[in-house]
Amino acid sequence: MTGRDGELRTTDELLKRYKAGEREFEQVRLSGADLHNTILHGIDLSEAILNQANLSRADLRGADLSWVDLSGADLRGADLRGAILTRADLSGANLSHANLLRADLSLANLEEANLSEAILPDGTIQGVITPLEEEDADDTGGTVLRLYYHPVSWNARRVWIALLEKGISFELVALRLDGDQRSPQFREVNPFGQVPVLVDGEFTVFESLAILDYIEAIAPYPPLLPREPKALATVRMIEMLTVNELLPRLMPLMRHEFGETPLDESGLKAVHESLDEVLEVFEDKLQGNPYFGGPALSLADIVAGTVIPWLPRNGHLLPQFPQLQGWCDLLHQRDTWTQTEPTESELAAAKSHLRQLLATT
Ligand SMILES: N[C@@H](CCC(=O)N[C@@H](CS)C(=O)NCC(=O)O)C(=O)O
Repeated sequence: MTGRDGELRTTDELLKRYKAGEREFEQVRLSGADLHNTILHGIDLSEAILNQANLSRADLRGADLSWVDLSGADLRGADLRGAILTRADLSGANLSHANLLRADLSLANLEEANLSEAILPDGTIQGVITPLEEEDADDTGGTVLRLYYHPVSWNARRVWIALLEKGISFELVALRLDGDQRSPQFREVNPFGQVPVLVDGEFTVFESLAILDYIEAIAPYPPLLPREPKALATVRMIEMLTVNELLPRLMPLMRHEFGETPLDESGLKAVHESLDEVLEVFEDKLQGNPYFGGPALSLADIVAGTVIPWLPRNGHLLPQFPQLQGWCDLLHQRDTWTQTEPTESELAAAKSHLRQLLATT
């Protein structure tokens, strides 16, 4: 813990300690500090003095900024999604283009603050330069999310894991996928008759990757998308490679396993070789990091991590990919993976529907 006696006084020191993993900096005094474009997500700056500070374009997702003096601060374009700004003094602060989605602004002082084109806690965009009305301040758009899923669907499991990692409340609605997905009632939810679907109040989103982006936007902490450009691109690349390269190459093996379209020895060899081509790239992209985006779990791990650990069950072993093997072991240590792993009885129950679905995809 730092700052009770106010000993931390330079931004360089703050940034150095933050980089080293420290997060608690309550009561620091950094009036007029230049923290423009810095990454400080999840930081605890409660009761800090940051008046007139430059925090424009800073990443403050999920930060604790309660009781902070941010009067006259420059917060233009700052990412404040999910930040706690309870009783913060934002009088005269410039918050134009800031993202305050799901931020807690209760009892914050917004007198003469500039909120033009800021994204407000409820997702609306402030068009004109006026302070927030007090009754808006509590509205964090909180409805219980509903996830339509099937326990054996890896597309749905991606979303399920992300929701658990975020620690937000949601309810699960299971489909059997025995034809119920094509019922008129479910087609009202998703006209394509597929899971996953996420319903947030009036808003419905399907396509698992789009759902993951939505979850990241409404619940930014802990972040599942890195901000550093190369890490972000790697995460997106792994997501897309899983969907566009790995899964299509795995399908013939699954059809073979289910006895739908059996392969002869040379057919099997070709499938295994084509899977290895993709896995070699994945192995390379880990680059000695525990996760694809670096030190922390990201959407890449969630998307690839609901497929790759299953390959040995489909007869595709991973010994020539030690990094991927280590990464699989790491994922299996997470509660979110063990909690969402389909059980043998769920797999057995789904077998006949899966065979049918595989025949038609
Ligand atoms: N591209 C979609 C694919 C969804 C999908 O294929 N879902 C499967 C379960 S993994 C499904 O609901 N299949 C039922 C059907 O197609 O009738 C996504 O990423 O969400």
